[in-house]
Amino acid sequence: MKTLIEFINEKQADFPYATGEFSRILNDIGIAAKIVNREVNRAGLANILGYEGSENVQGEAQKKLDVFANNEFLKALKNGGQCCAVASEENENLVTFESDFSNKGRYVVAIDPLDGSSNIEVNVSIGTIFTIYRRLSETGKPGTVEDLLQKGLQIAAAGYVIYGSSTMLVYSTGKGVNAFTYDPSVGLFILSHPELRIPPKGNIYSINEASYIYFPEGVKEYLRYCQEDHPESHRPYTTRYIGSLVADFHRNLIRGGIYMYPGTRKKPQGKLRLLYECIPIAFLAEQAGGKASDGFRRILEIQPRHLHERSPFYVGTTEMVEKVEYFMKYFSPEFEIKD
Ligand code: AHM
Ligand code: MG
Repeated sequence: MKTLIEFINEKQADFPYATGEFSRILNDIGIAAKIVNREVNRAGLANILGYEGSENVQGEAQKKLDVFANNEFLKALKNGGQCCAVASEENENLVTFESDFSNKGRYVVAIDPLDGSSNIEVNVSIGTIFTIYRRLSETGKPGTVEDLLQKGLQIAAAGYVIYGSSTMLVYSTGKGVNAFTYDPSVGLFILSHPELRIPPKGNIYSINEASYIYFPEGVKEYLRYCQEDHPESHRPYTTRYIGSLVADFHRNLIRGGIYMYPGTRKKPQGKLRLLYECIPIAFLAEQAGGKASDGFRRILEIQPRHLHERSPFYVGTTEMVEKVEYFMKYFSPEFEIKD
C-alpha cells in the first residue's frame, strides 16, 4: 500500500534539482481535498446546501459548497507559500496573496474548486480540477495573469478529485496518470490505479443530447455514426451523461469513451472553461494515451487569451476523438476557431 504523500515524495526524485516545493503544493491540494470531501459528504446533514446568494463570474448562481471549496483551496495554497497566484473559476480576477512569503512562490495554480456543482443537491458525483504551472514572472513579486495564460503544453502537474461513491485523486506530472482512492477510516489517499491508460477502443459517448438541434452538423453526423447498427465495431455505442465533467471523464478514462461539449452557432465557444476544465482534463487524457480537441485543434496547443475563456471540448479515447474531428472538418469547417 502506497499513500499519496509517499508517492509524491518518491516521485520528487524524478525531477532534477527538485526543491520539494512542487511536492508541497500537491500535498496541500490533497489536504484541502480531504476537507472539501468531508463537507461534501456531510452536505445533506450540515444544511449548507442552497444558493449562497451571489453569482460567479459567468453569472451562474453559486452554491454554498462552491464558496467553501474555493476558500479551502485558496487557504491551503496561500499558507503553503509555494504558490504566488491562483486563478479560480469562482473569482473574477487573479488571486494574489500580497505577502513576501507567497511572492517568493515559484508556481501558479488554476482551479475549478467544485465542478458540476448543480449536481450537489441530488447526490451526484462532483469534482475539483486543478492545474499547476511554473510562474513566468520574476519571483519576489505577486504572480501575474500572464503566468496563468500558458499553453497546456507547459503544465507542471494537473489533476482532479472526484467526490463520488469513493473519493479519488487522479493526477499527472507529465509521466503518466496515477489515481489514489481515499480511505476515510485512516484519512489517507492510497494508490489504487497506478499508471492509468485509457482503453484504445471505447463504446461510450457522453453529450447533452437535448441540445441536438443546435449542434454543428459534424457532431450530428458523429452521433449518427455512434448510433449505427454495426456489430463488428460495437455500434450502436452506449450513452452515459452525468452532467458532471469530472465524473463523465473519469468513467470514460477507465472504460473507454468520449465526452463532448460542442460549440453552437449562438455560443461558438461552448460552455466549458479552457483554463479550469479543458486544459487540465486534456493533459490527463493525453497522459493516459487519449486525445483532446476543440474539434479542430489540440487543446494543449491553444494559447489562452483570458482567464475565463471557453472552448468547445472533445476528449477521451483517441480513435473516437479523431472520428469527431474528421466529421467536423468535412461537415462544419465554419466552426473552426482560429488564433
Ligand atoms: P460548472 O463549472 O458550472 O459546474 O459547469 C460545468 C459542468 C460540467 O461539469 C458538465 O459536464 C457540464 O457543465 C454540464 O453542462 P450541461 O448541463 O449544459 O450539460
Ligand atoms: Mg466548472
